Amino acid sequence: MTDTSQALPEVLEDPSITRQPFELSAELAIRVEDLGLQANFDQIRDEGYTIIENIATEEFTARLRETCIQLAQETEGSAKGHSASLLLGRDPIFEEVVLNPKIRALVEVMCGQGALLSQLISSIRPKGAPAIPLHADQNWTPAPFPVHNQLLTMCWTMENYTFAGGCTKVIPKSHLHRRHPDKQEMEHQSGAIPTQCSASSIVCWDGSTWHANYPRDLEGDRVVLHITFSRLALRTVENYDHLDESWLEGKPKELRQMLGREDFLGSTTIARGSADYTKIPNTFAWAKT
Ligand SMILES: O=C(O)CCC(=O)C(=O)O
Ligand SMILES: [Fe+2]
Repeated sequence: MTDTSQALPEVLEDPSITRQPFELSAELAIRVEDLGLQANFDQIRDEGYTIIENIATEEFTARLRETCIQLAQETEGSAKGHSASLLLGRDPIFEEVVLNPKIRALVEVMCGQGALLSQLISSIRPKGAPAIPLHADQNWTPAPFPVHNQLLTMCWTMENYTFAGGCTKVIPKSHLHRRHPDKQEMEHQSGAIPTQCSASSIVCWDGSTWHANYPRDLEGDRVVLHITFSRLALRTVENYDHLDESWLEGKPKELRQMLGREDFLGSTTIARGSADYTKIPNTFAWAKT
C-alpha cells in the first residue's frame, strides 16, 4: 500500500526562484479562476482589501455564530462572553472554516505556500462597543513593509455588516504607503470607508492596510470570526518550548526574552480569550527597532 502521508505539497516550487506578489503558479491560477476570485485579487492588489460574499450557506454561518457564542462562555474574566480564542480543535466546525477552498486560495496568494494559522479568534460586540484604533495588522513588522505581504486577516461576518452595526472600516490604497499610520493619521482616518456587506461574507485586507471599525449603535451582538494567517518565515529553527517556567526560574530576563516569553506572540490562552495584551506595547516597540 502506498504511504500518502508524505504526499504534500502536491506542487513543488523551484526553491531558487522567488515568486513576486500576485504572480501565481499555473495550478493556483486555475484554482483562483475556478473559484471566481480573480476580481477579488485585483481589488486586494489595487485597493488593499476585498469582500467575498456567500462564503458558506446561511445554515453554516448560523451554526458557526452559535458555536462562537457558546465558546465565549468558556472564556474567564473580563473577556467572558466577548471573545473566544485558540479555536482550532475546540469544535470541528473550525476545521471546515480554515479548509474552506476560497480561504485556502486567499491565504496562498497573500501569504504563500506553507502559511501558518496565526490566530483564530471570535469577537462579540454588543451595542455601545467602542471603535478600535486605526492600525495595520503587520504590527510586528518594521516599516518600510516588504513587498511581499506578511499577514492576512479575514473577518467572517455573521450578521449584516453595516456602518451603524459597527463594521470594519478600511482606508483603500493605504497599503501602498508600506508603513504604519502615524498619530495624526490614526486620529483623522481620512479616506476611511465602511466594509458594508451581508452576513456570511469574508472581509479581508492586506497586512499593510490601515483599518479600524465603527462603534456599534444597534441592538444585539456583532459576532465576527477573525482568521489570520502569516508567512512561514521568521519562525525559529529550534523549538525551546520544553524549557518551562521552572527551568527559567531565577535566570536573567534576557533568557526569557530570547525564548519569546516576554512578547505577546504565542501568549494566547483559552481562559484569557486572547493574547496577553499587556505584552503588546513592548512587542510592537521592539519589532520596530
Ligand atoms: O473587528 C473589526 O472590525 C476589525 C478587527 C481587526 O482589526 C482585525 O481583525 O484585524
Ligand atoms: Fe486589525
